[in-house]
Amino acid sequence: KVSEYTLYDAIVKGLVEQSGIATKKLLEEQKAPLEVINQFIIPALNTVGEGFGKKTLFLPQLLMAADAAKAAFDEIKKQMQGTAAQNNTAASAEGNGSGADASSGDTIVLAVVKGDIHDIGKNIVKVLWENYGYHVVDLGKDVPAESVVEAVEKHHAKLVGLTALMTTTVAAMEDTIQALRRKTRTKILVGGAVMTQEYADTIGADGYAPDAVAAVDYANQLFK
Ligand code: B1M
Repeated sequence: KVSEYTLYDAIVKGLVEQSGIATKKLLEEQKAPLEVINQFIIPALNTVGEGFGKKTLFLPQLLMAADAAKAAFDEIKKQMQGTAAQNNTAASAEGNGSGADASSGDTIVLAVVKGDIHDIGKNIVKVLWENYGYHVVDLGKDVPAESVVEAVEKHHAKLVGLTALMTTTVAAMEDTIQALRRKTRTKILVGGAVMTQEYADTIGADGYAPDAVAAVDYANQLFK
């Protein structure tokens, strides 16, 4: 029966509808959105990724798992966007300066670098940043360095977030950082499964965040 699938299984098996239903159920049971992401969605994608790496799973299964993860995340997004609206109203009312002020909307440009289409992690970071009141200019995936520079200039963004998931696209991340350094004074935060603090230092980023919560911490420090 559809409802008997746990979220983890639904994603590993690439079952889109079941994934959405299982997520909804978990949220209704008061599981926090981030827990759902960290306890079910990411481990399931890691399992599928491992199988793909070992050639026990193939591209069609990877694609189906990604679709199932997207269905889960769509449910989470709905819930988080609702909470964001509440948080922002509360923050403005209190004027306590915690996180960003939704009305000032500090702007962050966010992109997955050229050649890379893995955008699930980037989308999680986006929702969380928005949840904290930041205005996120999301350039999407496979974004050329020039487009990132253009967006930073246009929006006078003090922070850019870049994601890369493949060893092959770290070079594009470095190119993007260099292009940004030539033309802007923005801070650059990098993340994505392939990234490490060491890599981030080597390619000249200002910061590295291993997960979306760390990305929020970085922005809060910068904009406080
Ligand atoms: Co592909 N893929 N994939 N893939 N995929 C990986 C990355 C891979 C490691 C799988 C493997 O071989 N084991 C491998 C890369 C190997 C390498 O590095 N050399 C790989 C490959 C090879 C490929 C293709 C080339 C396969 C092919 O076509 N033959 C192809 C690439 C196409 C391209 O990009 N040009 C491809 C395609 C795909 C799908 C389309 C099927 C799908 C992506 C769908 C989508 O994103 N819309 C997919 C998936 C799902 C994966 C795995 C299984 C899962 C990735 C993921 O979403 N993880 C992945 C294996 C793995 O990672 N275990 C794999 C969950 C996500 C939440 O994590 O993005 O790391 P992540 O985000 C985290 C943190 O990193 C951090 O916060 C997030 C939440 O905690 N974070 C940031 C992310 N961005 C941040 C930014 C920040 C701060 C923190 O500040 C700005």
